Amino acid sequence: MTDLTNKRVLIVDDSALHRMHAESLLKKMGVTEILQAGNGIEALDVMNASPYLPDILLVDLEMPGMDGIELLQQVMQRNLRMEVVIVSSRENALLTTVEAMSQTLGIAILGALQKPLTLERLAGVLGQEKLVVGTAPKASAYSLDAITRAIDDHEFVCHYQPKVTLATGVIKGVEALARWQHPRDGIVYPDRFIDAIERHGAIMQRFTLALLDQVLAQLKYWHSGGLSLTVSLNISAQSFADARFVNQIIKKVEDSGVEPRHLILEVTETAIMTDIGASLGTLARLRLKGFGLSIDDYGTGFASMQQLSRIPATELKIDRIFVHGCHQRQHLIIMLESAIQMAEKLQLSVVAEGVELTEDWQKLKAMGCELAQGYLIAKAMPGDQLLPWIKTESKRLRAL
Ligand code: G
Ligand code: G
Ligand code: MN
Repeated sequence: MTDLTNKRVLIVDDSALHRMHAESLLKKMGVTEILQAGNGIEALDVMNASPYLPDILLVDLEMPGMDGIELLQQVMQRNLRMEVVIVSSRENALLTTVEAMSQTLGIAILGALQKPLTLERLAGVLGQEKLVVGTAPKASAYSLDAITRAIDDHEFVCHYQPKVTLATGVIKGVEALARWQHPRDGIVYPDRFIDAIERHGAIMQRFTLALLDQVLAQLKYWHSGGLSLTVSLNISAQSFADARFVNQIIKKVEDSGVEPRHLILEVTETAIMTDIGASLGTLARLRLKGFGLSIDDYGTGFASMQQLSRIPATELKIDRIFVHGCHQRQHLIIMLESAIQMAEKLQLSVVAEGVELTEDWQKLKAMGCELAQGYLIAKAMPGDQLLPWIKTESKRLRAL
């Protein structure tokens, strides 16, 4: 269990009895600073009145005045950084929706618990790793100048996260994820620089093309060693809307001699839907050239089945909010089953993202999901570690 003794916790619940119960559980876990509020408005007042923000917010959903959902929206709008645990007597499906909404808003949500709160379950979520880390648009600590210089100095490298076939445990491909090898700060993750880059279309394009060069070199190396992998590269929404940029990608790949089918371009569902007209043309062109096309974060946007059937994609990547914990959540299973079935009908590969638990792996396998990616398999690693990783880990994966 993580050390909670220095944490400040705010309990928000309209029932004094529930607050007392939660307080006594927190005390048992060693928490000493506990604040209380009877609804959202009171909670905001408490936060305004005290010099430090709470580290953890324990929030009920149904409350008079300002309810829990409104409070979470306020917390986000005011850019207040804290970890959140939802506690409610409502049904699991509603809890999952609120959990998903919070994640989409970028809230660091530790868990959603049904009442009555028990020591075991509360300790579980407070000791656990966060479900989401840093999806919120954090203020980038790095200036655009520093980032541009780093692109030119080749300080951005790709790490590669394996994507494996569930039925066999065999690696099918990898996703390239950008890392900044900062000369002073060490390895810096995308949550510290991607947002800043996103705001500058031209820089994003330079960044992506620089990564593409690395990906192509790496692919050639793996292929020359007899390892027939695909590499997936994330393409931002704006870049994707730029036909000139897409031409540059096509040209680079053609010049490299790598077959386009070995490169999968990942575009988020939301990006495709934002400008479906323009996207369809670009997607169709890339498909004609033979590129793989993946719909990333599927389930977090609002593509209808009819729209999906028109997108010339080759792969559907189901967002991890539908994957994590699926083995014990019926409504996630229903959503997964429908995505898997649809992918099958549209003849798309289907990837479950964020597989962390053996139980989830087994459930996905039983449901006929084709591919999985996630920490259970491996985190993203430098390219030269992939071959040794396959050597040591393939037996474990076959046995999963
Ligand atoms: O592991 P991870 O922290 O790498 O990635 C965080 C987020 O940053 C993910 O949503 C991922 O899609 C995004 N990301 C990582 N690398 C790239 C990249 O090269 N280009 C773009 N556009 N997004 C990336
Ligand atoms: O789809 P997108 O490109 O946003 O996803 C890549 C992000 O997901 C990266 O930040 C990567 O590090 C992260 N990621 C990969 N596997 C897992 C996992 O099993 N659990 C969690 N929480 N994040 C994961
Ligand atoms: Mn991705």
